[in-house]
Amino acid sequence: MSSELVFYTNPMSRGQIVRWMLEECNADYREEIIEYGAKMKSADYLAVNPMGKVPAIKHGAQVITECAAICAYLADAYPAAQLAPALSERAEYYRWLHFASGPLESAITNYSLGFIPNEEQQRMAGYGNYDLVLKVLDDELADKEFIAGGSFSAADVYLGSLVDFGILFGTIKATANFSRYVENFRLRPAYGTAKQKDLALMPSEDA
Ligand SMILES: N[C@@H](CCC(=O)N[C@@H](CS)C(=O)NCC(=O)O)C(=O)O
Repeated sequence: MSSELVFYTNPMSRGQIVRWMLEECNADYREEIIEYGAKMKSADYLAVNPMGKVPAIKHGAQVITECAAICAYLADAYPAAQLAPALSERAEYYRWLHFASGPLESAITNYSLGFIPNEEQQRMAGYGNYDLVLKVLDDELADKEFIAGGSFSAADVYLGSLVDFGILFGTIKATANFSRYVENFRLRPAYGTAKQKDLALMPSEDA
């Protein structure tokens, strides 16, 4: 694809997920760092993402927000990277990508905020409860190196990032399955490049 790709991010954000995906795709992109606060809520940036949140990308005339959607979009936009299974084999890919961006994200966020739904609320909450979501995912990964289709995909970039952040911030217990799942990804060159680029953009502690 020849259209310009603009990546709106902040190094201390979920933008790290998209940066990893961009590096996996070997994409040529221009980044715009969006500071938290006024810049992120400015009219210019709200025209890109009316949520006033990062990350977002603009590819030619197309704007995509939401990390999981961006990962899926990039996998299709850069087919040479082979980060999406063949169309006929996408069941697991869609299933777990959306499981991660829906139930898993909600479960981790509510857990971090200290909100524990009661039994009645669990029937309404798409994720049920935190323990259930984590158990289902842990069981699924018991005999899998990758979440879908037997090879590394955009679903692993997104899900792997949530598990990686979760272990790092203590919102996901580092079970044997979760640890093994992310340890392999941390060795990927694109993961390393992406983390280095974001680290270099972070304010130094003595600044
Ligand atoms: N559902 C969005 C979440 C985006 C999000 O919440 N980003 C945070 C940073 S990790 C943000 O921009 N917060 C700033 C704000 O809301 O003012 C996604 O997956 O991309």
